[in-house]
Amino acid sequence: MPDIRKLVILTGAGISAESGIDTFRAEGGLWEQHRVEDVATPEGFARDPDLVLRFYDMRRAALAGVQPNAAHRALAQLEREWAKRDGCDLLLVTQNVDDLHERGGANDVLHMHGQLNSALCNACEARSPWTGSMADRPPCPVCGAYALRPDVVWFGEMPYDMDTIYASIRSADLFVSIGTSGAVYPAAGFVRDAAECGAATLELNLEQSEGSAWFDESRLGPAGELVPAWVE
Ligand code: BJW
Repeated sequence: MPDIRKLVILTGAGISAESGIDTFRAEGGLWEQHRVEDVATPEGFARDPDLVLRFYDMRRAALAGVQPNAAHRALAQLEREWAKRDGCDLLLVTQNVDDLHERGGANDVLHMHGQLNSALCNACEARSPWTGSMADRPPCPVCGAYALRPDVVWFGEMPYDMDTIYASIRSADLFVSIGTSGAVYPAAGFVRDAAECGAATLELNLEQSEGSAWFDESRLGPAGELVPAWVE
């Protein structure tokens, strides 16, 4: 990538699929097993907090048993190489709530949809590292209120770090999307924003996504093969 100085990489559930984490919209995926309105909206949480806390407890526990794959490791290697180049920036932004980028060696990852291993207090708004259960209703470690929820972004809520992400997209030379269906905004709109700001755009995905038409190039296949091949 000789002429590329500013790079933005967006990842989605597909990059973690080969690690054994279910994607959302595949046959048998998370949204076939659970109604999205029940487990991924503030209204669902208000209606039945126990159901939602158990859903995220289950996914948090499963996370401890999976490992990063070749795609996570390749992006971490790219991050290290990019850091050595003068005047070059790389923003790695993920929609994923898992920590596989970090465990694969990445140092600087924006989790725009939050993280499973974090708790958000509805009383004081503190975000605290969290690896245990929430369904047993522990208190917030900061204010003591019994008001914890998973620190993830549900439908209707504002994703994290949007100003930083849009600033990087505006100055990007290349925008790369990996393993996301392009079904959820605002992330689904990043490719269009990047293209309109003059960036080249590349998609690495198992199949055509909803946003494929916006990409200059789509390479189709498993992330564990496509990403290391692209990084090399
Ligand atoms: C592989 C692979 C392999 C598989 N290798 N690839 C109408 C129009 C526009 C917007 C809206 C609208 N109506 C409502 C909205 C807004 C709404 C929205 O987008 N709704 C859509 C349903 C239309 N969005 C929101 O509410 C967001 N907030 C918001 O918009 O705030 C206002 C705002 C305004 C302006 C600027 C900024 C903000 C919040 C969205 C929150 C999404 N939350 C979730 C749950 C997070 C917590 C959790 O994990 O439980 O985030 S939903 C879920 O979808 C999760 C994911 O991050 C997200 C995206 O899914 P992803 O990653 O793309 O997964 P899949 O399963 O869909 O796709 C996987 C892909 O991988 C597939 O293509 C496979 O082929 C591929 N694949 N194996 C490579 N081995």
